[in-house]
Amino acid sequence: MDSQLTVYITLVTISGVLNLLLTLYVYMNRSLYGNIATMFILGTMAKMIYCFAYAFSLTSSTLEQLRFWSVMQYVGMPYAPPLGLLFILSYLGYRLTKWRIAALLVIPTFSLLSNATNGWHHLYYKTYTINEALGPPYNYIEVGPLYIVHGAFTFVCFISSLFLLALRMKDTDSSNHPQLIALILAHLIPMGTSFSYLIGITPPGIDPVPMVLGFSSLFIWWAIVSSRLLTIVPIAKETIFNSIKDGVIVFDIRNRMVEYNHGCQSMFNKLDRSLLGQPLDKVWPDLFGGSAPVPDLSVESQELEVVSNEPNERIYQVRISPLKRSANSPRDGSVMIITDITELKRMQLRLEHHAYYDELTDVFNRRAFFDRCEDTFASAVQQNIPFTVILFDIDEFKKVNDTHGHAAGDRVLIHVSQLCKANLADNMLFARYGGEEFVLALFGKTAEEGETFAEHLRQQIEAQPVMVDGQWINVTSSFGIAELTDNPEESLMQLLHSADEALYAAKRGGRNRVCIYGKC
Ligand code: GH3
Ligand code: MG
Ligand code: MG
Repeated sequence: MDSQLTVYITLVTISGVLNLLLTLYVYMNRSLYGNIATMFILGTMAKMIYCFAYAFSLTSSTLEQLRFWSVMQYVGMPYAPPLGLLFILSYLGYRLTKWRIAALLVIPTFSLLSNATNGWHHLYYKTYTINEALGPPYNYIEVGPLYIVHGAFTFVCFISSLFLLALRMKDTDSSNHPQLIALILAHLIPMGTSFSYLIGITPPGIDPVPMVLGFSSLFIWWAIVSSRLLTIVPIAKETIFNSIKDGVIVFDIRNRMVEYNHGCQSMFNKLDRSLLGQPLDKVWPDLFGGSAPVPDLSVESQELEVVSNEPNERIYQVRISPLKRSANSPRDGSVMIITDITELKRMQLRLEHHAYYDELTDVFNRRAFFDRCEDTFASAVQQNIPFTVILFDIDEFKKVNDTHGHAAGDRVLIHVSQLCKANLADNMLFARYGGEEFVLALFGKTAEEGETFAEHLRQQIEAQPVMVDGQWINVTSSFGIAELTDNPEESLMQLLHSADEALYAAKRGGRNRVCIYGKC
């Protein structure tokens, strides 16, 4: 064996060992690398097989041995470029579907089979013999049409990988460039070398590619160790994607669901991986039930509140944004961010309720009365429509508290509020004004009509005592009424003041009666 051949074999073996170490390294740390590790491991394994089989082929002394090791090389070699492309695709965040993977592996498998059966058809190599001038293990080949298919496919894979990396380089921060440059070099080196081999500028009878695959692996290794190539970007993306508590769903340009995160899975138990690839209008009812209208994803950005009744009523905030590679490029898909706002909404409702309703009687409080009454009062003034207020106060309520206890007093307050609520008509506003005093605003009613209503209420309160702890408590109340006058300056407060004076007159007059302001 001449010394040049020994050097070749040593270099190719080193290349094979480097790929073996790299395969083992990534395999042992695969949990760190997420789903991109698989393609990477398969790619380096393919290169490793290629290198070792080539090293063995360089020890061949017969044509049969050369042929055998050539076929062995093909168990790895044709697969390395498409697996490299699949690795780049997953590294850059593209989804690898079963079909994409299978499509890329068809031609390599065809190359392997046609090389193995070349003796029958000679379509892969027109000639494959021992190089007469150099002797074994150097070969002499004349390529056939199927070899050209294999070569072209290999270059398409290389060029596609380089193209994708270059595109990404344009869009990423310069701190990520060393990773991408390392990957570009790792592809350029074998591509350049095989090109030189094909145009015949490398030493005859020798395939130089396995030797340089070691360098290419070294670049990737350096990138992994120095810039944590495999880990940092995709893992960070995956971690962020899955750590978001909100549901995140990604749709492609044709509005088919392509990915969703763990947050989404825990929000909707009907969601499962079999729905991936389904269009939005099929997925939407599984998430939110049939009644919520399906949004249009092509609209720029939108925010919706969606009420779902399945299985229990829940309220979601759904934010939809277009996905674009850069601000000016067209939409590539959409992302939907779903937040369960049921608790927030309930809390908001509770707070609103606390702010506007009296805790004991659950009727409007004083603030709600003024908030709601100001507008009706103003429109009554403006449109010259009758407007009457009634203030009423439970008589000798202190005695109820003193005789039966504070809790019994509370029961009386609740009873009186409910009686009044039951008699309310449209255009009447009723609120607890404070203590044992209540207020009514009657839109479109005169003082006389108010008097009729108040008299009816007074009689009901008097006629319906309250049963507390087995004892009947008799309750009466006094009413003061005031109607809006022609005076354009009169305020709601002044009107209430007049009603209060009327109420005071009713108390002075002996209680359990109704008084109209200025008429008692
Ligand atoms: P009058 O006929 O003149 O209205 O006599 P009164 O005893 O009803 O009037 P007064 O204003 O002297 O007493 C009102 C009482 O109402 C005093 C207060 O302790 C009681 N009160 C106020 N708010 C509540 C409440 O939420 N629950 C109970 N149980 N009592 C209350
Ligand atoms: Mg009172
Ligand atoms: Mg009072």
